[in-house]
Amino acid sequence: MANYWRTAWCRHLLAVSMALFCLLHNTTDVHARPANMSSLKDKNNPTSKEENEILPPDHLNGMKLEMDGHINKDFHQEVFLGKEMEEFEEDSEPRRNRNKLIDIFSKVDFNKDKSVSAKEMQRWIVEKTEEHFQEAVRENKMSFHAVDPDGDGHVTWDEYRVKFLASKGFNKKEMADKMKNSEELKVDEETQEVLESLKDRWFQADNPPADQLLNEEEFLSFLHPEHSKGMLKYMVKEIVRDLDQDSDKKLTLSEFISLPMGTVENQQAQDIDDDWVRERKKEFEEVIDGNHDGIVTMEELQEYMDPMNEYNALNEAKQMIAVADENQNHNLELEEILKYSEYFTGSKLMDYARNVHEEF
Ligand SMILES: [Ca+2]
Ligand SMILES: [Ca+2]
Ligand SMILES: [Ca+2]
Ligand SMILES: [Ca+2]
Repeated sequence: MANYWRTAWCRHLLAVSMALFCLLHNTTDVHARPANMSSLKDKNNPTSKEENEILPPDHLNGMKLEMDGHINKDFHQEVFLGKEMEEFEEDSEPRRNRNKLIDIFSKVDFNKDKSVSAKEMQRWIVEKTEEHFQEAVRENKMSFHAVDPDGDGHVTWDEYRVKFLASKGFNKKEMADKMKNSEELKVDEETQEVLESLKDRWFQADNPPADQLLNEEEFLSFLHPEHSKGMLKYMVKEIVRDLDQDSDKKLTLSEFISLPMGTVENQQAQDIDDDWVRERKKEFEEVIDGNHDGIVTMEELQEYMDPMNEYNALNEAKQMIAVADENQNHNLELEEILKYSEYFTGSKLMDYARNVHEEF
């Protein structure tokens, strides 16, 4: 979460050191992957179950950018696998992965001509994005239940605030009493910053009439801004605010690539990844900047972020096909998708041959 409140000078410093690094180093360390906040959090700092349920997630499946403005590295896998994503992660048996991928291919190939066109892939992406939406609605039911135990269908900001502070280890009753008496809460600076950001978001999610109470639907857009146009706009605003160094509410390429790679703890992880900068530049120039004038406006960023935009889905479909289209026919055949299994599913099939070999 601390990443939200990077200061401008820190970004500037990083931009400068990034440029210096690029000048000094021609080789790229392929292991120095940009640190994705959410994945770091999962590995190094597992949050409590309760906190996970009630806090807006850093990472949203099927969204092009993370909440902190980083490119979602797994986007194409998320829109290709839909809710089956985790199965591929957990399933380490290449033979089963292969069969599953063959099964997916036959479903994407809607007209059964043994070839996946951009239109077919687009249709599939829209369907899988919808799956992530339904998943979020399902999860939100549980989260809402956790913040609304009396089940009256409404949660006040104070009720939520108490739950959040309790999940951070503060005494629940003490906090509730202080709120009741309008006393100062006296929490640490970081918690205070998170609270303020949550509060802004809470009021954004509160549809008119503004009563500071969220119902289940409003709570869904509080946790998942992709479910409401208004919240999507708010998320875009937040991202631009964090990146926009000259405060003109627009992003230049240099503003877009000056984002630090993530919250990192050791020096090694801070190593600058050339690939990361290149990819970010490419995304900015070719996709986000819709009219290619070198400036990304809020509208352009919102268009790009909208997971239900069919034009984006077609673009994504074409990109995915281009990656694996070895025979250059602008379609994907089964062999191509199997060969590029790691790109589509995150798991390699190359090991399949070796494993079979080892068995005998
Ligand atoms: Ca087809
Ligand atoms: Ca700017
Ligand atoms: Ca533009
Ligand atoms: Ca092909």
